[in-house]
Amino acid sequence: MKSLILILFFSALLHGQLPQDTPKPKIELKYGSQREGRRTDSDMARWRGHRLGMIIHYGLYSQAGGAWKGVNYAYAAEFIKANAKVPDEEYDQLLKTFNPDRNAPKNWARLAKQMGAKYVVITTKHHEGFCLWPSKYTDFDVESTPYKTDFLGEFVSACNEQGVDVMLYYSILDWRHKSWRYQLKDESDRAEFMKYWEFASSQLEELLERYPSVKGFWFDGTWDSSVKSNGYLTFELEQRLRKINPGLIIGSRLRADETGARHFDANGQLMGDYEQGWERKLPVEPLKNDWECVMTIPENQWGYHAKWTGHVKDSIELIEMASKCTALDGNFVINIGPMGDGSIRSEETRLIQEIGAWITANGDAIHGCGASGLENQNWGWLTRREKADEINAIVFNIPISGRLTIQLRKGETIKSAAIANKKLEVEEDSGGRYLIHLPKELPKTAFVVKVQVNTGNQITAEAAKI
Ligand code: JFZ
Repeated sequence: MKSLILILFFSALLHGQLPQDTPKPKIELKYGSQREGRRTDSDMARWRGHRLGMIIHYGLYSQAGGAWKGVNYAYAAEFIKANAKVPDEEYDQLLKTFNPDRNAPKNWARLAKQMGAKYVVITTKHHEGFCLWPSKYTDFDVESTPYKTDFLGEFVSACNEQGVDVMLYYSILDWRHKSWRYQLKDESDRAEFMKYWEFASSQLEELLERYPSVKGFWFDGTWDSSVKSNGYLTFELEQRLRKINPGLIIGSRLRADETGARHFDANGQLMGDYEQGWERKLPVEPLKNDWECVMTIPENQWGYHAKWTGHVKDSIELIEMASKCTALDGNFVINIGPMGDGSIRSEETRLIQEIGAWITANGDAIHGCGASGLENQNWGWLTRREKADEINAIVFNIPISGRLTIQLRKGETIKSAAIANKKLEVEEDSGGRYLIHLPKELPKTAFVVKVQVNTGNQITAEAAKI
């Protein structure tokens, strides 16, 4: 009998029916998440509606193109200083030749707009430490180059003119600053690191003062123990910046709590405004938080690399990822790495044009849209504008049957379906299942079927998870 009880006890344990199942007690955190659920203000709604963005990696490394003294380094080109172990004095030579085309800022802003990007993230300072604006806190900046003037400011103005929002990438990790520390082994490390932290904080305030139109910061380089084990610093920095501009959008990559947990605090709650860990990968279903995916065109190059290796994504792959992100309630941001002289390599220009052409025709299924609330099917992705009774079926895989399946929820019916105003035959099956019959002649690329639905009282924006 005793052993039977024991067996029952252990099998219950295995199946998770015993005390473990009760929710873990909440850890009291001073520097953890500051909010339950998503932000509901208009600045965040604007960011969320963008859905498509562009990220630009540009710095001194762009001149090297992934090689140093004739040796090619396949690993990320923006890491050339570390990859080739270049001493500071030698790396400094790149200052003397940093002289991009004066039209580059305008050209880039125009290209972002052309691609259909609603926002651009630009590296103001990457790990190498070079600043793309004339900073009063360092000479390792654009002012010390033949270009002289404020490259970043010119780019921000050009984006403002194009109506494209700007977010500033800033690397906390700094290979150049003498007070940066990877870990704090003793009090003198701590004293130096605090000097660095004040330097970085002042630079960030400087950026906000100089460019008040920026919508937020895209932080990076926060994974070292010096930052992780001093989570309160990231908390205080975030507060300090929000004091200047309360609407700022700041992803989760900046933050650590007092237990060293990053992105999500020790209670599993997101710190910051959106999940910023979706780097070169996408989730499989809508998430409860806002999120953003940043994607490279080749395998893992952010800065300009003259020799791309591995699979290079084409426009339809990127368009499908953008559609998937929208269908899963996230934003999709495509990276470009301009060359040292500010020009954009032909592969990137072509992709931007192709994506832009598709977005011009189909962008209303992306911009301002989100998850449909319905189950996505194998043929592609479903998106919906807030409260709209119109669903966008973005088709990437045409079924051999010639029919698209759509599974509605109880009480909903399809009124009509069309490709570019050409009505399609809609067949009702049972249990809310509908079959949309595709015509024989179909566009040569991904296309959108607009599906009008009678939602009854079923779908509210909240139910549709938009
Ligand atoms: C970082 C940088 O090191 C890189 O140069 C680039 O700027 C990129 C956008 O960000 O690289 C990372 C950071 C985080 C992850 C992967 C690469 N991550 O969380 O998987």
